[in-house]
Amino acid sequence: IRIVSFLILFASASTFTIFAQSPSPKKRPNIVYIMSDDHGYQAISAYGYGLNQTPNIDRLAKEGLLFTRATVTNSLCAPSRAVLLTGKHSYINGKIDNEAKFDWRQDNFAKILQAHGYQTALIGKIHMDGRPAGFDHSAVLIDQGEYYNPNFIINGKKQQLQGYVSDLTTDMVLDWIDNRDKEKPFCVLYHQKAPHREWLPALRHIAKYTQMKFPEPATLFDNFEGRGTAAKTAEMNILKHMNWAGDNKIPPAMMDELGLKEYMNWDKAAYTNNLGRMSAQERAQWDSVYQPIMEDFKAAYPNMSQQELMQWRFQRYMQDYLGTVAAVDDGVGKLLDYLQANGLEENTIVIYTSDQGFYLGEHGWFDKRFMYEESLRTPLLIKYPKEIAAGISSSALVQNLDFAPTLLDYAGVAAPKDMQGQSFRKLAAGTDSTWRDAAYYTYYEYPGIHMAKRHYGIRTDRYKLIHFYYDVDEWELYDLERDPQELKNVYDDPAYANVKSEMQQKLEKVRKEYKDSDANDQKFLPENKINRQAKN
Ligand code: SGN
Ligand code: CA
Repeated sequence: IRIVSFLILFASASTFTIFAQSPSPKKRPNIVYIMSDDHGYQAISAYGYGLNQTPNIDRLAKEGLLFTRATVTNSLCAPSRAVLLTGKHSYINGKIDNEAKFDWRQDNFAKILQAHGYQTALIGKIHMDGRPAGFDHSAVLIDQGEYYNPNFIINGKKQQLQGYVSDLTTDMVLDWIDNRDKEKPFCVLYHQKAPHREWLPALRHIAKYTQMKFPEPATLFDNFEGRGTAAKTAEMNILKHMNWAGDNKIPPAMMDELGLKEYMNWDKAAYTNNLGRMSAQERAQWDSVYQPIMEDFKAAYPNMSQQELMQWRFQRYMQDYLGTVAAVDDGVGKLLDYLQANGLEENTIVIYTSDQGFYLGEHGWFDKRFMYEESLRTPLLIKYPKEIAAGISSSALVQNLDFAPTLLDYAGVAAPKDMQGQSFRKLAAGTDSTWRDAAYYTYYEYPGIHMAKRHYGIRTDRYKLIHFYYDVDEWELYDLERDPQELKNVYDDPAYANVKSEMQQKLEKVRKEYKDSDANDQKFLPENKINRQAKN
């Protein structure tokens, strides 16, 4: 009881920064922030979709809090990472899309933790050029990184490591924690590349996952009736836009024999490069599993209907995607065991999330980008036995925007005033349930790969309003209670006239509060060439 009341006092006092410098350094919590890449919540068994088993990530749900409606502010890799670091929306931190330049000179929460006596490390994927600032130690992949025997930049020096990327990332995290200065608290960003495209599972998982059959989502054959232009013109359909070799692992020579054309002109090269990284032994084991599957496909292909082809491609996609999730889950298990074995369990906050959600066949899609649920939402689980009850869940509209202020709050450091997120520490502790009633979203990478049009919008408890702009001017309104799959745009439905006007007013208010505007949207249009990387 004494501990609890101290913590409640601590939680409320920290808002007034009384404890900013005061708690003894040893008492401050450690932070392990685990973020994987493109890990949809549907692929975590604690979320209850029945696709796969993730027993270790599920431990976080059993021992902590699972957020059911956590969202990102911009469903794309590098922008999401910039929001995490800065606690600011994309149009403020400048990293609006994967190509824009990220300015490492700006403030980020790791720099602040460092200045307050934390040891900090960034290990894995960051997807931003330049030496990461705010970290005592960094070991990062180059751009998207590689699955087998990947290159890392370790404290500025490029090195090829032998092994499987998810295991290497986990081991480097554990090594760093093990060799830390034990007098100081630590914060490590443990960023897995998996399960990002092109989905190459670890050898120990391929035999099992390639034999599995996964349930098809109800909207695998979505025809987009009742939706606008953006969903119809997006290029992320599993049947039409996925790569045969790179993604589905059909050898380039077999593509030629079957007359299959590259969709992306790097398809065959991706296959050759990805598999070419394996040692002869690794490659032999890989081939022993994949070759028979491909031979079966070759025999069946001439008689397959378009529907059967879609179903085959969906299974192939799920087998490899979920196969890569398995090693991520193994890593979480290893980490939790390590914390336990080393007496770090009580005083360490463990967070599991992804840089965004992902389509696992819903609407026929892979990839993300849209403000529709599967990619707007992101998994979020947090365990901190000192403050957070075990086995609870929350439907609060927390966002990745909130990580920076939340982690600073846990460390007893006041967040800078210009951070736009809010600390969810008290919400997680159950000591204060006041929270935002609308999550704000912006997306800019268009025209570009997958062709998801520019848009912004808000999601409230029940509704979602989206404005697509640039080469269209279209609005969409969804009633998530009646239409959780977002199949019917009710923007022009007279029955929703009141909802529509309330949502529009709310959107305007939120845009103003977060300092966004039409002028910002204009500023970032491609013709204005703002903030492009030199190479573009
Ligand atoms: C690559 C992928 C895309 C993916 C982007 C961004 N194509 O370009 O499918 O949307 O990365 O992903 S691939 O054929 O090269 O794999 S992100 O997670 O980095 O934003
Ligand atoms: Ca991503």
